[in-house]
Amino acid sequence: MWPNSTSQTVDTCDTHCPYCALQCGMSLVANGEGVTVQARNFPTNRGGLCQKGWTATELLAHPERLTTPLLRDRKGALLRPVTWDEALDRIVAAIRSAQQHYGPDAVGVFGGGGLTNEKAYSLGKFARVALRTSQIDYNGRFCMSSAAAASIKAFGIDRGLPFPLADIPHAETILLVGSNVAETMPPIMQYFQEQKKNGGSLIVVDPRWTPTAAAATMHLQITPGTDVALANGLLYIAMKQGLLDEPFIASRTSGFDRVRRTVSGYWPDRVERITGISEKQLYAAARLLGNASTAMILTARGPEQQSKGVDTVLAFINLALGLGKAGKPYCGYGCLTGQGNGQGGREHGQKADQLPGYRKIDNPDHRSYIASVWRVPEEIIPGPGCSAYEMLDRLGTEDGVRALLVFGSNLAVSVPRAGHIEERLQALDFLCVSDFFLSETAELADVVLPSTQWAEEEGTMTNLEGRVLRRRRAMDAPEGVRSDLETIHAIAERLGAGEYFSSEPREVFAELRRATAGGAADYYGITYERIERENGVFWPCPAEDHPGTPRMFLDSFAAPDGRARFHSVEYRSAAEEPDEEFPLYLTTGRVMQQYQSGTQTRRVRQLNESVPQAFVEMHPSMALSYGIANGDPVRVITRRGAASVRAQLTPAIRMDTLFMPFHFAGRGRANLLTNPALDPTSRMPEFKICAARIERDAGC
Ligand SMILES: Nc1nc2c(c(=O)[nH]1)N[C@H]1C(S)=C(S)[C@@H](COP(=O)(O)OP(=O)(O)OC[C@H]3O[C@@H](n4cnc5c(=O)[nH]c(N)nc54)[C@H](O)[C@@H]3O)O[C@H]1N2
Ligand SMILES: Nc1nc2c(c(=O)[nH]1)N[C@H]1C(S)=C(S)[C@@H](COP(=O)(O)OP(=O)(O)OC[C@H]3O[C@@H](n4cnc5c(=O)[nH]c(N)nc54)[C@H](O)[C@@H]3O)O[C@H]1N2
Ligand code: SF4
Ligand SMILES: [Mo]
Repeated sequence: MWPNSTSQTVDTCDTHCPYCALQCGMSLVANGEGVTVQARNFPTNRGGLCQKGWTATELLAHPERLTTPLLRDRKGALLRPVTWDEALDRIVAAIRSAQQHYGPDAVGVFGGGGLTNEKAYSLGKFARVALRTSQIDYNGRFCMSSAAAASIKAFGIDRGLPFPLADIPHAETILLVGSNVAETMPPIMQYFQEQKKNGGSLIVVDPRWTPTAAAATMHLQITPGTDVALANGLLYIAMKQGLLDEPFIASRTSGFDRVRRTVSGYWPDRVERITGISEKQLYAAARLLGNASTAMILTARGPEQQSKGVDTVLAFINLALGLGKAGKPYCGYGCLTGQGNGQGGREHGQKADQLPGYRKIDNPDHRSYIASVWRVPEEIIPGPGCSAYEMLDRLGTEDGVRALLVFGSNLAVSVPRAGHIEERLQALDFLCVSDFFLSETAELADVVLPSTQWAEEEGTMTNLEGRVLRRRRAMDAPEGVRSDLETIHAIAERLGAGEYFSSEPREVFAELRRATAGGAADYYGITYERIERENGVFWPCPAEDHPGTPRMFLDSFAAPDGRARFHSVEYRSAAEEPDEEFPLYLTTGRVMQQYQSGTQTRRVRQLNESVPQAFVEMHPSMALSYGIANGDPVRVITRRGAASVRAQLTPAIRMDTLFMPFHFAGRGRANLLTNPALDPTSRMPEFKICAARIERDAGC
């Protein structure tokens, strides 16, 4: 066998943090029964870890850890512990029943960007080969789908960052749009600090003066949802001030003429009116970007989680291209991915329209290639399914999914209009959730399966740089817990498709390599051994003697003609703008101490004590006009529902905007309020903007 996949606990095991896309290097050191964390000097974190990383091992032997499958005998009954056989039999009976009554698409699968590449690949294959359903999507749809779609349109390929983090300090100017990395990826700040030390400028665009904005040279405190106007306005100024890189535009891009015409309507005083950013700041920002010899434009969820997220990203790509700040060293547009395997999770087929290697499920050549790797007839691979929210919105209806299997997502907390989606989950004939804990979604399930955690399993993850990493097993899982690969294999076996699946990560990765060969996200040349030797390998890597691709587009872009494509995009308002009844903007996001839907971090004592409950950030002047004091119980209300939280007053937020973190369950859920208006291309919901009103909460 191979090292570190034996069943013994090893003394020290080099692996990565289980949480975000930075995938900080850490070592797990044996300590009696369990393991403790040591920071490791890996290129992404250079010895740094945030508080979540330091405390991650607390969840391994947590008293609430699930160690046995749970089953609900009938609606309304309590979940009770059962054997794996009983749980699997029930799952398979429910799948068969839904398929017989309503056809294969009545069974749905929901995956996650936290799953390893091996799990994500197996889940996509499981849906198509074992279930024959088109109905599979995953939480990455709520995360980076807008940036992914825009990058494919503009560059012909989607890789979060086209360069390694080590390049950041060498960019003279960086425009960081709607990203609060100081809280969402703290160790990455080393790179921005180094950039500043080198004399560089950092411009942060955010409706809030965040810890990231505090570290910047310039903060543009934008009105939520107006980023397209900002990007177009900066390009307008660059055009008027002679800052465009005309030779670059002529030789390496196409489509600029239409963009030139479009942005000519974005003169500075109009843009100031739309964005709330002063003309003076607009000019200063355009000059910092345009006069720099090297510059990067980076976006995260702020501009992307909008019903016009794709257009917004395209507008920033236009800006980078117009200034000639792409496809050159220390330049480029990049999206900061979010979840641990946010990048790999979107490459291997758990997306409704996708096959492994970033192939398209409706492309005949792609289908027949994947069918040959899977050893199945091409005709059995279903067509594209519907996107995450669209699938969830129809759960339990006549033509919707009736039996849903969830791996790695806590929908009841993280989905927009969560009150409605919770009802839809309850309307299902059958819900199965695989998790480490009884998440709010697992609480609604008919069968809950206990899954291994990161320190107990092998696999690979692809970080925000496109670097493929090893997740390594440091210890045994508790008795009764199984890896998702084992679970998928066991269900497939009972469905008569066991021969197509393996529960061994190395075998799955070997097949994944073949499946991705020749695709956009080509992993063929990547092996577990190379990853260890080389501190990770960057895709595309088409052969074992290929060095991998840390920097993309230096010679040409990935479109067939090698050119990057401009797209003319106009500003349009958010799906829901403030009005008399709901006069405020509500935006949502994250705090440092909590992760996502909170299933994990709300169970870590140190983290939860720091930020134990839901709150709404508001400006003191706004609070005064409502008679609200710091810490008061308030109700935040939108057209979708009401949430009860505490007021947190801060002058760091715009006067017209409220901010809520989405990590909390129950009545403090931000997603009781959010608007599920979808981007027409990426189907990304508008998590970042809706209209709200606020009231003092008399009942609290
Ligand atoms: N602590 C912690 N870290 C995490 C996570 C976590 O849950 N907790 N999750 C991980 C994941 S999956 C992700 S996707 C990343 C997300 O990482 P980020 O994108 O950095 O996080 P967010 O807080 O969602 O949003 C960033 C900022 O967008 C701003 N914003 C809101 N509306 C707008 C707008 O209209 N325009 C602009 N320009 N900005 C706006 C918000 O004020 C916020 O400060 O973090 C990863 N890291
Ligand atoms: N209002 C608002 N809502 C948002 C966002 C926002 O900014 N604002 N951001 C969106 C974004 S960017 C994201 S990524 C989503 C994330 O939201 P979710 O998809 O809910 O993400 P997590 O909370 O990480 O859920 C993962 C669940 O699976 C479990 N889990 C983790 N790893 C594994 C595994 O390997 N196997 C199994 N079986 N289980 C596992 C965890 O314990 C947890 O319960 O939320 C979205 N929702
Ligand atoms: S920044 Fe992300 S990967 Fe690094 S320790 Fe924190 S949560 Fe883990
Ligand atoms: Mo995310």
